[in-house]
Amino acid sequence: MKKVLIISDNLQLCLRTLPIFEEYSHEFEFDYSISPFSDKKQFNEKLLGAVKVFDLRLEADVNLIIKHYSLVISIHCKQLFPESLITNIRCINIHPGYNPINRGWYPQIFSIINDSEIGATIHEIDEDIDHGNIIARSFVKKEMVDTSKSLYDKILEKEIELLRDNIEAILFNTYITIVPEDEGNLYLKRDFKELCKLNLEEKLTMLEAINRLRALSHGELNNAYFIDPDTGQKIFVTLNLKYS
Ligand code: 0FX
Repeated sequence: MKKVLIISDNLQLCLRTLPIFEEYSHEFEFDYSISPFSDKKQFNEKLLGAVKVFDLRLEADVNLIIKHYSLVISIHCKQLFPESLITNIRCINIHPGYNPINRGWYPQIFSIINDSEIGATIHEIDEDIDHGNIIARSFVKKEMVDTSKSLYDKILEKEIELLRDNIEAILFNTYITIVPEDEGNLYLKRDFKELCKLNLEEKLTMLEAINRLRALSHGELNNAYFIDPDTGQKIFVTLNLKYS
C-alpha cells in the first residue's frame, strides 16, 4: 500500500481534514507527523494515534521520509522543506492564501492592509515559500466588517473545500498544474511583528487606521500594541466590528 505522510503544525486543520483522507484509507496508508516545536501530546490525544515528529533540518529524518513515503502533504507545516526532500518526493502544500498574491505568513492580515484579493491554494512545493505550481486555488470574499479572525475562518473552510475537491487527483497524481503568473507578494513573520508595533505619531487616514487594526484583530490574541507614554508599558489593541 502506498504511504502518504501528512505533516502539520495546525491541529484544528488536521482534525477537519482527517475524514477527507480517511475515505481513501483502503488504498493509501496515512501517517501523521508534526514539527519538533508542536505539542506532540495534544496531537496524539486528538488524532488518536501515534503522531511522528520530523525535524526537516535533520538529514536522517529527511532520508527516513524519502525511504518510506511516496507523497508528503503539508497542512500548515511551519518547517521549510529542504531541497533533498522536494526533489525526491512529490510534496504538496495547502496554503491559507491565494497564490501568488498572498504568499507567506498570515496572508489574510496582509490582504486587509493592502486591500488585495485573498483565498486558498493547494500547490506543489518548490524551493521557495508558497511558490510552486498550483493544483487548485479559489478566492474568498473579504468584507469591510472582517477582522483577521473572521476572514481566516472563511479561508480555512475554503482550504477544506479545495482539499475535498482535489484529494483524488492529488493522491493519484492526475491533476494539471498552473504556473503562477508572477512572483506575487511574500510576507514573513517579521513583517507581521513589525505591523503589530503601533507608532502613536504615525499619520493615517481613518480608513487606514481601521484597516490596520481589524487586520491585527484575531479573537483574543494580542497583536497590535502601543507603548503607554506615561508608564512605558505595552497596551494591546483589538477592534470589534459589526453591522448595525
Ligand atoms: O497554521 P497557520 O494558520 O498558518 C501559518 C501561516 O500563515 C501560513 O502561511 C503557513 N503556511 C503555515 C505553516 O503557518 O498559523 P497559526 O495557527 O499560527 O495562526 C492562525 C492565525 O492566527 C493566523 O493567520 C493569525 C492568527 N494569529 C496567530 C498567532 C500565533 C495571530 O493573529 N497572532 C498570533 O500571535
